[in-house]
Amino acid sequence: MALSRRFSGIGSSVFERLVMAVQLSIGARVRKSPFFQSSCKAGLAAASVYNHMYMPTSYGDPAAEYDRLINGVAMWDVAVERQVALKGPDALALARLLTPRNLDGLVIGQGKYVPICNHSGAIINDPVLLQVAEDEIWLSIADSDIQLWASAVAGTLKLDVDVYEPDVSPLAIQGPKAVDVVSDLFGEWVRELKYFGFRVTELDGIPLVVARSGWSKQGGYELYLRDFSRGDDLWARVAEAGKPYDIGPGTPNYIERIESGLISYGADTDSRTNPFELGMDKFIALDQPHDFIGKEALIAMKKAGISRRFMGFIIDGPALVTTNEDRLLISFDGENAGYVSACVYSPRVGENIGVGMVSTTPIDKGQSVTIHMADGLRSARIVPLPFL
Ligand code: THG
Repeated sequence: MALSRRFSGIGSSVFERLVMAVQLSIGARVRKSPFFQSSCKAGLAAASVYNHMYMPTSYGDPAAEYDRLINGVAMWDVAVERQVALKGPDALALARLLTPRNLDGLVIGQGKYVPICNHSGAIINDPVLLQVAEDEIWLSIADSDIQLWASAVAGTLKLDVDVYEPDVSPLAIQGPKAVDVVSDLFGEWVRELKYFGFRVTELDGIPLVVARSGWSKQGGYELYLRDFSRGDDLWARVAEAGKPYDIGPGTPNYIERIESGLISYGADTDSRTNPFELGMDKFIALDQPHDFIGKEALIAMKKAGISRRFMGFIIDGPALVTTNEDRLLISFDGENAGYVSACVYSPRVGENIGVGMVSTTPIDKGQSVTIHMADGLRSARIVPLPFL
């Protein structure tokens, strides 16, 4: 494998072992993306389940997929990022209730990262919000049932708003050359979009939204397809336009997201994780005049301070050759001090790196912790995120 030689110090085995080896049963209960057939033809090798839908996680060549994201351009089927539409006169009123973020000054065409908390102040999702029309807001959600949550709130309060899942499925184009592919497809205007900025448009009659966003720090766009039946057409069109830039398939990337410190709801969080522990303070507007779910609890939490925090880890020992299948226990001074949710050898950092939730005691003391790996104990230094 020529590509893996670029990453000095490690062999291709590191990447090969990143692929899980279990078969998924394909049936009617778990939903398929509109890009599913195209993904399979492109060599889909592994999938997980997210928002009741198959989520591609590997095309069988992790070294090539990482390299494309860092140095080229990759296309990802991220239709699992389902939209929850809030449509009607009370759309904004409902959105305000759902998130602690201050939504003043929301404009059509600009997205926002909007954590959602429950009444106890625990985080239950971290969507991107898009105001697509005067009376229509989409929440582009992570893996939890926000449609049920939002419709229960709207129904209980008798708000004048419909809450439903529209026919919308994002296809991400990520990497330093994504901007070239997307401007070849849509025009030079895409270069002027701000981060999370978007425009409603079409491509050869395929209705979609073009947004500057995506779950990586390598830059890129997301095409929100608005007609399920055109999934294979859109996939083919992007693959064609990407040819001069050597585009290839990929997925939300395990290594890059750790390097970039991006939060994976459900992997990094548990049922009690609060936004302050995740370092989301700037998104939690406790002093706004509007009420929102979790306000009282969050005010109390802010006052009490946090006892654990989402941090990075540099882990001693030889290069990790497997990814963790479960959270790894962290201990400090012989006591439980949290968990590492994901760790890997990073070719760019040149170290084993991880992310996880750790007690503030070792952070404040600037001391190392012990990580309980499947094959034994390793020492780790706690460092701020992101790594790069
Ligand atoms: N794209 C779309 N929807 C999504 C995701 C996505 N929904 C679920 C999940 N991903 C949402 N989670 C995130 C988490 C982080 C970011 C985007 C989506 C992100 N954060 C930047 C950061 O951390 O630096 C910027 C946040 C900010 O400052 O506003 O990009 O990927 N459609």
